[in-house]
Amino acid sequence: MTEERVCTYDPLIELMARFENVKAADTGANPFAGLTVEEKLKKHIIDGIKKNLEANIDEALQTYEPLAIINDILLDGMKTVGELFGAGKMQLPFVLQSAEVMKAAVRRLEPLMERVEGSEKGSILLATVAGDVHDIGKNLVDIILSNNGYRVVNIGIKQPINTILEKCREHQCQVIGLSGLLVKSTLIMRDNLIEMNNRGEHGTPVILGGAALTRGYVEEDLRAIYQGNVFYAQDAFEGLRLMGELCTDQISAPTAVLAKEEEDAPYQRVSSHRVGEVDPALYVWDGTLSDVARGVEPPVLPFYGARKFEKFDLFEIYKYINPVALWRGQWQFKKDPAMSNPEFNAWLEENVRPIFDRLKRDLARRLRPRVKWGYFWANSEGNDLIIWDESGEKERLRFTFPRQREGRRLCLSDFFRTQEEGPDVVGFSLVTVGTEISEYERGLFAGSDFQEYLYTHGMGVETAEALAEYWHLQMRKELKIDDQEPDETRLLFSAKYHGARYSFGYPACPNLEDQQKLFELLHPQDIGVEMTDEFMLSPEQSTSAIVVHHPEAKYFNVR
Ligand code: B1M
Repeated sequence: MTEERVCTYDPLIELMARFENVKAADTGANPFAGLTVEEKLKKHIIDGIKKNLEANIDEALQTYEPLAIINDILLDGMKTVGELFGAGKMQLPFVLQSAEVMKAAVRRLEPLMERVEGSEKGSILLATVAGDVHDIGKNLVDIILSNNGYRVVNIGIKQPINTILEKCREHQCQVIGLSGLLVKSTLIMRDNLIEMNNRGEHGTPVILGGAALTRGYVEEDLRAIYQGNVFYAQDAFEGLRLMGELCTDQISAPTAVLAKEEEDAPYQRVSSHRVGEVDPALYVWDGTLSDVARGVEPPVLPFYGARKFEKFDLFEIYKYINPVALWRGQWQFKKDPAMSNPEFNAWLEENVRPIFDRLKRDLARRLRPRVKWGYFWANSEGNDLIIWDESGEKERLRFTFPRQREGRRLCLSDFFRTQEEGPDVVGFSLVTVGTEISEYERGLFAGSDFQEYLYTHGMGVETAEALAEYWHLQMRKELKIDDQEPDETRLLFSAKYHGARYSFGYPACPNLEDQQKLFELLHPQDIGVEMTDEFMLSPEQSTSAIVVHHPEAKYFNVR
């Protein structure tokens, strides 16, 4: 048993205690002492303090109507939270903590309100578009908007436009917010807007958000297509600002005026802001190859076919979590502009590492690492990678990869020998941390435990990524190409080793449909992983890869 597992000391509690002392030193034993009731309530919100909230609300009720407490005091506190966040003076997890307090306050006041009209600043229908299973981005937007006075109807993931419009009408929402993380989702968003045009339902403004979108694509290309108003929100707070403007009519219609022929054929419009789409012409081989060294001797095939592994020491996997991706990417701890990099790193070590350590222990029962991996005979043929059966004589399937238009003109298949050069070996892997973590996460969101929801989601997805990293190392050992391993784990995250692991959907192999072929080779259903209609993996916290042994194999972009 590792030291971490037997430890009973909770660094988070220690950390909070330390903060309490700081406040006590600043303001006396009681941080609320000497404050008016309005100031007390705002302090609850801004500092995210739940203790004594009800008592202070009750005190305010002696002077104010419940609605006035929400609109004039609590929302004012949330406004300050938004401003602090915008100025880089408050971190997202603490914004979520404030939202939790706001939610608890509203829950206390709602039953006392006779009329709810006027209690909302506006309303939005939120959905993740058809085929996309990503929940977190949309849910963060939900938390920020609903705790800033907007009515949010969150209808969940994989929502077709029919349902979106139906629910929008049913709940009389003023705005539609669409979310999606995949490149494909950006195209679905475009189709949804066209469908709204066709149905004459373009009266509703639409806000779009998600990783694969770009501002140019939304504000130029999609604006030229949609006959109503469409906006891009880079994050939840831009969504909040847009809602503020849309619901108080402060936005003048930015719709681009369409030329008649474009109106007639919106699908034909060539985008000037391709969002990760690869030109289909780049998949067609023109007879030339890149300068990648030919004829590299392949490793000995460790075994042919697929195997599974399920007995992991989770604490060993945790060592492969990239703290930058987790702390800064998922949890969104950002550097105060006034801090130097070393100061920020010290701050992260002191304040964020204890949270990380607590979650490692708390989630140990809920994360179920499982891996399916395998090795196959392979050969390149132009842009194709042929996978052979065990005899090496019969083709099982083939992948086609795009080739760079310019520069080195790299293509993934160039890292393998041709049939003439001799047999070659390719690996595949699929890792998951199971479904339990998603279920637990959903419970935290439903229970308004917003900060813990963010922390848990981040830990789940980054543990999946860590498992992929860890397993890639095992595969390098199995292939006996572990001759260039870095001294520090941190260097693994910038792929400083022999060979490379490429995930379908990423730039060098962007075709997500290739997941289907990987499924044919690995059969990951026996570790509980299924594929959705849109080639996503379920459970969400899963990731797949093609493992390449060639010493020159590094990440590259195809344009
Ligand atoms: Co992967 N992944 N991933 N991934 N992943 C992306 C999404 C990708 C863009 C990376 C890339 O290519 N550069 C790419 C998709 C490209 C494509 O579509 N082809 C990709 C891929 C390909 C994949 C896999 C398919 C790889 C594979 O295994 N073959 C695989 C699929 C998994 C599956 O099917 N289940 C996969 C796996 C994973 C991990 C599990 C390792 C992990 C978690 C994924 C998850 O969350 N389920 C992961 C991660 C972490 C990422 C990146 C790095 C980060 C995504 C994230 O968590 N963002 C991502 C690249 C990137 O974004 N840089 C990438 C944080 C989240 C809170 O942001 O949802 O965007 P987001 O929401 C924001 C804003 O966008 C905005 O506000 C939110 C809060 O601020 N917003 C709105 C969103 N919706 C809004 C609506 C509004 C307003 C604002 O309306 C009002």
